[in-house]
Amino acid sequence: MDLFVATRNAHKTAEFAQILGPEFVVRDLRTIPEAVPVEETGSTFEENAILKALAAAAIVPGVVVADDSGLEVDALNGAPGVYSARYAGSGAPDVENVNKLLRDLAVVERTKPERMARFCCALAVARGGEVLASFTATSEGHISHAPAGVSGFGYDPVFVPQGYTRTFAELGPDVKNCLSHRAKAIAQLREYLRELAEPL
Ligand code: ITT
Repeated sequence: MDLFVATRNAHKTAEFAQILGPEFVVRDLRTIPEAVPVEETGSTFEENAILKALAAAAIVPGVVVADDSGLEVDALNGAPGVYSARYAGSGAPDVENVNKLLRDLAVVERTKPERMARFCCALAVARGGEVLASFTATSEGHISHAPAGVSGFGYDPVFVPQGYTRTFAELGPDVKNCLSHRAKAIAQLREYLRELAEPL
């Protein structure tokens, strides 16, 4: 089955491909350079996923899926949230976003020492001008005091999933892609795509 994922983030695409397995051929927006980036103006991950899915579905035939995701940190009142990709400024590299997160947690540490956090993933499915479905999932954990590990992307070097003592970046893709927010949302997506493909 072909699946078009409306993302320019190669790490997300690689995770989709690994999670979905060889049954799926995954393509993304990097194959359509003329596609205009979408302004992510939504206040929730789901709203932004829908914006991205509809924009891509307007130029790509068939079913498209968009992923909007990010990190919510309790001691920072849910930040960086929908601003996860641009926490240290528009276009900031992952390392700067991670460093800002650690600095901001250090500032509130005396009054808010707990470091609980969760990754959130919203997926939206669209075709033509229509939103067909959306799914959300989270992965609970905490933020480490220093980055560790080289695998993955974004905040993976500082996110320790519940039940583990090492970060997603140390645990590697085989562990992350079994228990992540994205893996849980894609499990719902896979079920939905199976039903969509079934003849009535
Ligand atoms: P697209 O909009 O093109 O899909 P993006 O990277 O800008 O790519 P988002 O707007 O959804 O995507 O922002 C997601 C950010 O949240 C991402 O850049 C990371 O900083 C963080 N993030 C999301 N999922 C993550 C994961 O599995 N591991 C680490 N960080 C993650």
